[in-house]
Amino acid sequence: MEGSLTARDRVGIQDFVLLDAYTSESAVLDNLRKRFNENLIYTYIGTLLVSVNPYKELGIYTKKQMDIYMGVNFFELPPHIYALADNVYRTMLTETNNHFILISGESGAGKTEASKKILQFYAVSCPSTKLLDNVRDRLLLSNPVLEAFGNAKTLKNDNSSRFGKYMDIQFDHMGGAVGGHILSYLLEKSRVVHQNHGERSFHIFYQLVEGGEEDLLRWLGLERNCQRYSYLVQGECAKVSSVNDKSDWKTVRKALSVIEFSESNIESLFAIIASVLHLGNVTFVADSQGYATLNNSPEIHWLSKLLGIPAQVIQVGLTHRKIEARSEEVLSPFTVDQAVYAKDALAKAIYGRTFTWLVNELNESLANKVSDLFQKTVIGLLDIYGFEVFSVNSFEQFCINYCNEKLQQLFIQLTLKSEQEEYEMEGIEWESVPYFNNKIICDLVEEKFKGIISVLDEECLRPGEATDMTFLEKLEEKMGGHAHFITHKLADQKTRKTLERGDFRLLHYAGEVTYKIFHLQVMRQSKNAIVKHCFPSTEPDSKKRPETVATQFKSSLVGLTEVLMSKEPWYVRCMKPNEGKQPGLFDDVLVRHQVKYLGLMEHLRVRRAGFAYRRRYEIFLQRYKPLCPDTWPNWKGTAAEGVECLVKHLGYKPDEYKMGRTKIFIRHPRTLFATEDAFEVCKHELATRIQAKYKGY
Ligand code: AOV
Ligand code: MG
Repeated sequence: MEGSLTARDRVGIQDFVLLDAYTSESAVLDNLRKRFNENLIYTYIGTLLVSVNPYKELGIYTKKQMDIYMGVNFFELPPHIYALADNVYRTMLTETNNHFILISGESGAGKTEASKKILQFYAVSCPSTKLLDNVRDRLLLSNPVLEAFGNAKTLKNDNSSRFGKYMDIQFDHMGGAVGGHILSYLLEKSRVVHQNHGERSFHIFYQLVEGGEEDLLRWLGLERNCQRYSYLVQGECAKVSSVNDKSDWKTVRKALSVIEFSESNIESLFAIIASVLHLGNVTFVADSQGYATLNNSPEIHWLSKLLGIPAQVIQVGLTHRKIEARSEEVLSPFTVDQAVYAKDALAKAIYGRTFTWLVNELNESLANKVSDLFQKTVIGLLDIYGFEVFSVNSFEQFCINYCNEKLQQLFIQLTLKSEQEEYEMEGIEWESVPYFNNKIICDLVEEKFKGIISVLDEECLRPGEATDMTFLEKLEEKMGGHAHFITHKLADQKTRKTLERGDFRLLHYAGEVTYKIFHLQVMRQSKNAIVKHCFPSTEPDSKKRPETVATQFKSSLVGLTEVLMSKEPWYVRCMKPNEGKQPGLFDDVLVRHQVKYLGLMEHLRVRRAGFAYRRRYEIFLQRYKPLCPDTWPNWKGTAAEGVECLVKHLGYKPDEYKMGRTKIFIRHPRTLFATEDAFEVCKHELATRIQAKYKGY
């Protein structure tokens, strides 16, 4: 253990709440660095887990490690993601309520890895039967499938999540995993047609081309050469050293069959993926009037075959806009630029629909078919795309960063705010800890009638009149003077130099981001005849006012917040040690910045100034009553009186604990550890006494 002074000097302290020095940022940073250098990537703040990405295999996720952490008291072993997972699980079983684990941190900080470790832990540690094993396999294998279709290499992370994922794992009353459900959030579809330098499209494309069986590729009309496909080489880095597309392909194929995708579904799935690649290679030529024409190219042949649509329909669909006038349909020809744009929009739509379909199929496969009779509780895992800043940031980054802003807001509400409110409710005296509330930025983005999304919606409804620039001007008009919004026009002289006329900058909780003004054309949802062919029943033609992608995203985040608020929260805060994906490198400036914006200091202050642990009187008394002759075996008075008597007997000093209305509040975990240790000794003694007593018989 890490109790002795020398060990402490070397490996730091495993719970920041116990940090002796004044809780300064430097002390926290020192402790993190010390531990990181000893390969101790996990540290607690009470029950919150801080994790620093080691960028190397540590050998700490073995079956043996899982066994060690199973069913052990949370604070008895060094911090670990398994300890957290186990604690959540036990709490769920004893209190029969729902929980969620919020995993946050910027891009590349280790969120997805953390969520996988948690899922693996449950897969191994939950009760096992033949039926349940089947569920477990499906839960585990849903991951490689979703990652293949929803993750990609970015400059920040070779396996970056390009969609948000919330997964419920459902348990029966015995703690067996009986099913699961996935909600996905806004996939970054633009990646299908364009990638920045050094980035890739979604993994699945490269896996298929590199790993697909000869027969399959022939059937799909594909060559085994990523360079042949325009959509795969935008970023000029089809090969990534840390990614093995060939073996990942095998994993995905196997996963799809275990999850019981039918062969025909699998075929359709890859037919669609291949058709996106063919579509990317379609080129247009201008006719004498400048309109786009298509040669009867092999791509059209393959598209027709794979999507099951007559070549003629594809040809016309790609070169014409359909205008519905009264009862008539009129075809209006595209210019080459328009046709290219429409083609890209089609590719994105096809891929996006397919992803949604895939998630639905996974959900069908994960649906609980084992036990409907028994009470079910869930543990939700939230793993989204992390905060990210590139040299050029567009609408996608805006959505991703807004999503992170919302989760930070949720964290603040649930910890800093509610923590302080609980003291009030329990009648505990309390000096409040100030904190930065990012609600002001959330409002800037999402407020009705006033926020950026609202302005965007309005502009999108004025086709023909509104342009990207009128959108920017509207923003300047409405947001001018807001402390977190700057444009070239609004900026002071010095800042102006760093901004271009078509940019706007948001001061997010995690840092400044300069966005290129969004293209309104992209925001307006295009309706494409070919998509209707591919996905006949998925989109009912509604007469409702069309919603922009941004508004849909906003509503889905509101929905998510509601789902989460009804559950008991746990937190994993992931951090990035350096920008270079390097093992062993701890960049002080970078980590300090994260410590700041993740709100760790405030969280720690609340925890320290306050009470690290609290227990309902009944539960506390029930567990520890053998430690005091007056409360053992039975206490006649109220639970609160019993607890008071018990802790006096144990020698708790007055400033170490407070009696609330329904709970005892204990300042330091070490007080509880000591009590827990005494309890262990006592249990042991009792057992020995009982053994001795019956030995003679
Ligand atoms: P993210 O999910 O937080 O980023 P990942 O979980 O994908 O980040 O982690 C990025 C990479 O860091 C992984 O591919 C691993 O190589 C490495 N890594 C992360 N955690 C660990 C760990 N515990 N042990 C060893 N290596 C690790 V993003 O999805 O980009 O926001 O959108
Ligand atoms: Mg991720």
